[in-house]
Amino acid sequence: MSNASFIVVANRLPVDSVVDDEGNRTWRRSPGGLVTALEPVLRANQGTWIGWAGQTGAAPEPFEADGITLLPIELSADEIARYYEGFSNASIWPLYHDAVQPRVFRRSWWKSYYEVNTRFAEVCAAEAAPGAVVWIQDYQLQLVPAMLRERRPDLRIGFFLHIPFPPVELFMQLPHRMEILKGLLGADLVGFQRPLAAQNFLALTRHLLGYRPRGHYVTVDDRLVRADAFPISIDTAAYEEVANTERARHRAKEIRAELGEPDTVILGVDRLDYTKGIETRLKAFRELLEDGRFRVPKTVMVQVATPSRERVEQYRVLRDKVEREVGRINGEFGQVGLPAVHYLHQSFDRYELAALYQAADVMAVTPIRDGMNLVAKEYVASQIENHGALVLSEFAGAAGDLRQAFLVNPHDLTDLKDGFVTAAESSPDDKMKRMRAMRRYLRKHDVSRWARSFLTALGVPERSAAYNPGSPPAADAAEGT
Ligand code: ADQ
Repeated sequence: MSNASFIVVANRLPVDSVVDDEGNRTWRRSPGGLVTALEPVLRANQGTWIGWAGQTGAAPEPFEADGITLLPIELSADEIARYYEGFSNASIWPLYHDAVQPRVFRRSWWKSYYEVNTRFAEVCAAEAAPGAVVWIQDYQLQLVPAMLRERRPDLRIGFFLHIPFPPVELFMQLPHRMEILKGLLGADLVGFQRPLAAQNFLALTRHLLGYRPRGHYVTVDDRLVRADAFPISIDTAAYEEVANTERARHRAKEIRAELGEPDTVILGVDRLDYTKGIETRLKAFRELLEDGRFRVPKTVMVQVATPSRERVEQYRVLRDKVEREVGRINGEFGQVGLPAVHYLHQSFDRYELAALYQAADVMAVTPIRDGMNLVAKEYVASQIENHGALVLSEFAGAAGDLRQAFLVNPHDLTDLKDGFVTAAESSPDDKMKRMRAMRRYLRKHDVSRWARSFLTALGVPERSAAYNPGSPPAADAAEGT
């Protein structure tokens, strides 16, 4: 009999497995805002995190890491191919991001998605204490809220979608759209990054199910479901702290020296994903060099593209395209020892990232569509000297929070190019004013405030340590987000 009164359910556990010299497996916690934000709540409530541990085949036994119980879910190689790479990342991901790439649907993928969601729901139903609070994360697990409610109507269920939620006409393309919508409506609270996504969701309940949403609420079988925006953020203080270390500051200077002390360093840091607009960004940079508005080596670009989803066909194609474009720009505009674009297909630790952020004069965050985009926020938090400029896509959720950024429309190449030039040429005074305002905002709106406001709206009292699973939820106590 289990007694977890607070449970997080996510596709992945926040750990990576490490095998030591003697061949023993241990676990290292993978860094991430989500786990940092939820740690106090998990600890105070004998919390459990349910998710996949990262290896196919039999799941390891439940274990503890830094005071949190981790409950691994078993996934086979076939399920990873169908549930994760297939339905989650080749069907839902492109569709929810405005179909910027054609989505692929296969019936066998759906079957696997359904089965894996059922497994998560069953494990969670067995683990939860009476009246427990369960917080389900993201697009891989959209069926879990209803599956869980069916098994455990006593639970308080929250769901948060980290990616955009599409408008009605796009969502309608999705096979099994009804099951997915009903799956989400199993939650008491459905959270999104932006208000428009919550509106899309509520409009869909009217369109597809004939419900009558009122304000942020819709009634489902005599139960009130709330849909609202909770923009995610970062652990701002932690980013400032790393940026302030001697190690990061020294490395930032070193990076600028290694780049040949240019006047302007333009930086991109993204998962290598077609939603992030890397190709268009490179094209804009190439045209600026062609037009003579930027010149190498006075202006150089650094593009960090983290390896991502490399088994999905669309991602392999993207990598080829990006690398061809980098080669083309360097072939035309580079000199011996002085490339125009420094391209790094690697992951970095937080000191190297903080150093890159500090070394950059212009940060290019230009996704075609993005739920939030934490890189934009990390850059701002790391700008301890307030001297950089953020060029930010209007189509990133972050544009709703970082209002003093140089906002651009990445679908409009002229606007994108002008945005880069304006940002690069803006006065130190202008940059400083903008950066200060954004840093102030992020200090207040950090990831723990995000978690708190979601959980308060779900009915978990402000002081989570005092949370009593049996008590009724506070009525609509969330902050206006
Ligand atoms: P992602 O699409 O993964 O997240 P993002 O929010 O930018 O996008 O987060 C990427 C993270 O990876 C950042 O924390 C960044 O520091 C890190 N990272 C990137 N490149 C790296 C590298 N080379 N080495 C090490 N770390 C690297 C999804 C949604 C987003 C939403 C988040 C959180 O798509 O819109 O903001 O979830 O909700």
